[in-house]
Amino acid sequence: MSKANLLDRRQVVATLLANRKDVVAIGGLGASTNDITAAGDHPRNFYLWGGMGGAAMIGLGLALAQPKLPVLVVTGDGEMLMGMGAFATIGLQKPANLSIVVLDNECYGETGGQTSHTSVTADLVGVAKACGIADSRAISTMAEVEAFAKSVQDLSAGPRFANVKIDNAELKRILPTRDGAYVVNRLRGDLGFQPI
Ligand SMILES: Cc1ncc(C[n+]2csc(CCOP(=O)(O)OP(=O)(O)O)c2C)c(N)n1
Ligand SMILES: [Mg+2]
Repeated sequence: MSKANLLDRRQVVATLLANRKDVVAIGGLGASTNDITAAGDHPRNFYLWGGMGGAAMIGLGLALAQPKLPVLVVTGDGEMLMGMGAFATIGLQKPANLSIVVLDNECYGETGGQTSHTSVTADLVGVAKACGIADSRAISTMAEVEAFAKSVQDLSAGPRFANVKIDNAELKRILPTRDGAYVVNRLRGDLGFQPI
């Protein structure tokens, strides 16, 4: 089922994070979190092990609380479909420092590759735009990924959304720690806050 000329998810995420500077990267449950880990564990990585549908809203909360921090959510099409209402609040609040990337393999890869709505009808770029996220792009080339990675550093022009078509290859799972308290306190510490 894997189609030629679709992008490789690990290459996409490695490119997004290559010159990350201050970026906090929030991974959706499962595969996108593995991709972020594969690009290199980092105190500013926030991994979701569960909470399907919550990645964009966690990004929104952090972006509103820390407006000088570039916040990048990297999640899957299935996870974003479950939390699609997030677009409405992000489009309303318009946090300029928030960027969202969906790695769209048109399936629920983590649970066996069942086809998702984006393979047939659902257009996440259209939804994001209709919710008020003016900078919403469909990405199909690495050059576009590189341009998007640069724009993540611009804290004045967001929110922005990119739907990146990727192949549906099942890759080796590169798992980060499952210790949520450790992950949140490591991030807080790196941002200069006390542990909770
Ligand atoms: C509330 C809830 N429902 C279902 C699941 C099971 N589940 C885990 S990952 C996943 C698929 C995620 O698909 P997608 O976000 O597209 O990521 P992919 O693996 O395709 O990159 C599902 C259904 C879950 N963890 N939580
Ligand atoms: Mg998917």
